[in-house]
Amino acid sequence: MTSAKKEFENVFAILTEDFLNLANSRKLPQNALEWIKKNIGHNVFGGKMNRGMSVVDSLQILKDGKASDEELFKARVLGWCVEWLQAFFLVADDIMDSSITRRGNPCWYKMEGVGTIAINDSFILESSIFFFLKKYFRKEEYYVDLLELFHEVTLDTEFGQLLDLITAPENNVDLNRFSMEKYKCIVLYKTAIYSFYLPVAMAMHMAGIKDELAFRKAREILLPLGEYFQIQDDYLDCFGDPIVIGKIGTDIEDNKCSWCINQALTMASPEQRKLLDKHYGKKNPEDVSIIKQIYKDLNIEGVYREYEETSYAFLTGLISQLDENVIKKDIFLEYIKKIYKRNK
Ligand code: GPP
Ligand code: MG
Ligand code: MG
Ligand code: MG
Repeated sequence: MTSAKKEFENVFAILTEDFLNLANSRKLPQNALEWIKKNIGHNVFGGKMNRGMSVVDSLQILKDGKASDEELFKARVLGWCVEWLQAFFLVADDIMDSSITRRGNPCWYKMEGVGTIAINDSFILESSIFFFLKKYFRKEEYYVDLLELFHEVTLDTEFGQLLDLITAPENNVDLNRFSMEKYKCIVLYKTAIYSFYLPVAMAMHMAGIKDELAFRKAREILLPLGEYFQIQDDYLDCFGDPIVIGKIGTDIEDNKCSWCINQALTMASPEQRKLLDKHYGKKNPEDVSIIKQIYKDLNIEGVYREYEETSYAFLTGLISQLDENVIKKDIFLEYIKKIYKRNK
């Protein structure tokens, strides 16, 4: 592990302690404190930390590598706020998607004695963010910008989750409902904004950037980058190694408007289309195997490899057109380097 990642990890312990002290100051009993500690440990820690580290990396680039120790600490706190937000989403998402594993462990709601308490645990994770922001940023002139950003981005992600869910109703499979256009709208809201725009926008606020154009330009690159990231997620859901990605895919069973099915729909013969209609969105492993066989016959993996190259070229092209005086290209190059050809 790089020392930057280690330094980032160290701040997790500080924030966990802060939050437990808050709960303790409210006189919560010992078993509640232990529950909260387990919730945080199981759900916030142990991810790839890409989103969180992006705040730190982006700030360093914006400050030409000269961020002070205090600024770096604050960027790490904000990075963990993104990780806490992600944990809030994932705990809830895994219930809604009937998922089984996450980060190589059972999903939180699947843990012994947790069940629907996980819903409230996800709320606690969300509320923690506002406690951290108040504790560490109350006196900063950009405090309100951070608050607004978290509230707006959370709402957008919830809109995205709504679109994702109503496009994939249980026991009502209708592949005519899907299209690449709908797909792009879902992933913009459910993934791209919180995973890509949020970390960079926070670093920009910390660096004192006020220029609206800079935020707009950052968005213009980060949102397509987020789309590319979710397409990778959808590909890995079906073709990734569960041991490596730490989760068992459920998109086919869940009737999801995934990139894979949308690709298959554009290429399927009338016979293949009939099979897709018949077997998609069913929990039965035999139905899933039939869908996977059609994906194989249509060479969805090959289509994905090609997509990945085209998308990489498109995104690096967009970045190269940026005006360095508005926003630094390195922020985005750093990002794309991290996710290009990822297998987890
Ligand atoms: C990723 O979708 C999107 C989210 C985790 C956002 C959830 C938003 C909420 C408001 C709960 P996904 O289901 O494809 O992710 P994964 O494959 O990791 O389960
Ligand atoms: Mg999910
Ligand atoms: Mg989901
Ligand atoms: Mg997924």
